[in-house]
Amino acid sequence: MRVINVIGLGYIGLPTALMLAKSGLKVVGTDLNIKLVNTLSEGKPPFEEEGLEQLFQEALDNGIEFTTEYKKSDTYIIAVPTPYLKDSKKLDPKYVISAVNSVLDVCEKGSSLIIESTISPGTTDRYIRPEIESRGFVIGEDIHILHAPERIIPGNMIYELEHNSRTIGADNSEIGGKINGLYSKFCKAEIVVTDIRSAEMSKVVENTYRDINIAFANELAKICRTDNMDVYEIIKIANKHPRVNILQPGPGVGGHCISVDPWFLVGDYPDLTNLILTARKINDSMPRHVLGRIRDIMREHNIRDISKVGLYGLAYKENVDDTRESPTLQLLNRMDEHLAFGVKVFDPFVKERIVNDQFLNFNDFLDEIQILVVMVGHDHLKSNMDLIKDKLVLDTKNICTFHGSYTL
Ligand code: SAJ
Repeated sequence: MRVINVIGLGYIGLPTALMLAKSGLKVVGTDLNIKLVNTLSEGKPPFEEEGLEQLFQEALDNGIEFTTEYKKSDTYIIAVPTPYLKDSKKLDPKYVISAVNSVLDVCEKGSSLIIESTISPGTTDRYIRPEIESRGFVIGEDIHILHAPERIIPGNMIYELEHNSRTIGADNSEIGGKINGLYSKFCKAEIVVTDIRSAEMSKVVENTYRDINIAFANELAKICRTDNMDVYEIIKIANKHPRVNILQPGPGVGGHCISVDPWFLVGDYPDLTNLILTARKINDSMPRHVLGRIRDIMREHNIRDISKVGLYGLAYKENVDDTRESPTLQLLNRMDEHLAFGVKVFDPFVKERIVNDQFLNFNDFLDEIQILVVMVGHDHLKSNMDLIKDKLVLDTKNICTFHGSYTL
């Protein structure tokens, strides 16, 4: 391996490229976004993540480079986005296909092309192999194709890159073993080598499993609300059973993984995914449930002006700045549909204005509102509980330590 070319320098591609560089390999990171490439070349991480700055410096010291061009190489890792098509819910492989084609333009004979992007089961056979073959390449001779999905969680990515077990899907154990050797440079946990379809499927299954389990907690929250039972108390007690582990209800499921991947299965197996589809619907209904709870509180306190309501948190979960598919954005969309404009928003991690009526200063935000809706349980709020005591608080994350807040 002369150089590893990592394509797509987002939440997954960048930390992976940095890890490989840190472990002493020559790495070139490629992204179409020139602005991003310039930022990275100046040594600036584009998002906040525990340990990222130090890792970035170590990778720079080891000579990592960033460019908009694909490099002539024998090893490529593709980590571009894989969105789903709005109507059919099937995976849209357009970015992966485009990256694969750009790799084929420059790669050496016998190269390994590793797809890290999450892809639905069968994507490699349905789209990627035919694309490669249509260009006259013989898979297994001119080029090897692999799928190596990641499992890292925003907020703890660097640790998990090193410590989480991972999967490599390959056409044979020889090439699988070779790429196992590459990932073993930084991954200290078990690496399972399997076939490509099993690797595709297991990744999607993992996130679907979590979506279903969160949906169960959310459904319990709704049941408990109807009859005024304390869902948190009930979950706490039930979890004392040695074989029960119920997750926590919340204002919805965001992020670019758990709220997206189950749709791939629904899109491909519409007749077989009743449970998965129902779970998706339950989780997607939570912002509406929160809106209902806001209305309850407004009614109870005779507050008519929606602009007296403030949503705390724009990120999709605690202590990250990632707002993709966030429950707060889902809730704001829903409010717009109901012509309920003017609700205030604040998130200490989101430092640029991305929605209307967003505050960049916590105290200014608090000054404007009567009802505070905790959408995300950032540590920032946990350490500022005294500042919100005089508000009516709807705590969708169960983090409030004082008495009298409203829950889901
Ligand atoms: N959530 C709840 N209740 C819970 C747990 C989470 O409502 O009990 C919500 C969160 O608030 C958030 C969403 O679910 O909105 C997802 O957050 P998360 O922290 O559970 O997961 P992600 O999306 O950040 O990362 C997931 C992880 N997958 C699994 O845990 C199975 C991660 O390991 C994957 O690498 C990542 O998806 C991915 O890239 O696929």
